[in-house]
Amino acid sequence: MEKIETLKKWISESRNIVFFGGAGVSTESGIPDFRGVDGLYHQKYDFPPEEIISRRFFRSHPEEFYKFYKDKMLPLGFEPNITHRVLARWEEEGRLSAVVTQNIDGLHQKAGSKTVHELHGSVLRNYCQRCGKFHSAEFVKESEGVPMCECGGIVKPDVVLYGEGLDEKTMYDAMMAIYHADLLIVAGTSLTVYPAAGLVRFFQGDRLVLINRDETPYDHAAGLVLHESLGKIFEQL
Ligand code: CNA
Repeated sequence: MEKIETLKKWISESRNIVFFGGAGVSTESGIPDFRGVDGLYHQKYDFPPEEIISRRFFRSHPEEFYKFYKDKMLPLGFEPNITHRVLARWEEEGRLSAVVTQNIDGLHQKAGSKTVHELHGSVLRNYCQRCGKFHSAEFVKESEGVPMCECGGIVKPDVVLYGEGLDEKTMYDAMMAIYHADLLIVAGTSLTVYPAAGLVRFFQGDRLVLINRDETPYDHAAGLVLHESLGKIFEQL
């Protein structure tokens, strides 16, 4: 059977799909990934991106952090693509129980998905480090230099920087969703960022699908591997 036919069959037989995705899910909305061919890690900056988006750098060089962050990591004005939309439809139809995402762009919710475990947080939430006040992504984008709260505190995006831990409840909820899934679709992720990538190991079922342009370290473990663009696959589903 052709791979796409097998995928369609598995989806139609499933009542508890979990989708686990990464930056590759949003590239077709126009947001670059990190490690793909056009990704941020292949471009040149004064400091390597891994260093800029670390907790240490945020504290020591907030100006430079925010210059990069506002330019490259604050994806405002982008729209969900076919993959986000199909996933939202499956949830509404009762066949998908959760989306687990490493993305920080909020596009799954914008497409209508309700149960989204955002492992690395969201650019849409920003909090003053001193008084805890919420600030919108627009506030951050439009602020001059480092966004400051009225109280004088520095505003920090609710995204997990290198050197920071993941939110325990989000991680637990993601783990449980994957553990109970009857079909796990892992897509648009290089599966190289831990601990997120390790979540795949909690899957107990025998229907693991991997859809990614490039090879991943988990290809060998999947029952179905498609090295294709997500849009091309999801427009058939
Ligand atoms: P990554 O390491 O950049 O890997 C992305 C993977 O997606 C690569 O292996 C690509 O081959 C693949 N890919 C890219 N486009 C497509 C496509 N259209 N169809 C199929 N495959 C595609 O990204 P990960 O998510 O694995 O790494 C985790 C980081 C990236 C997380 O911390 C994210 O927060 C971070 N990130 C998020 C966004 C976003 O929110 N949209 C954007 C860039 C980076």
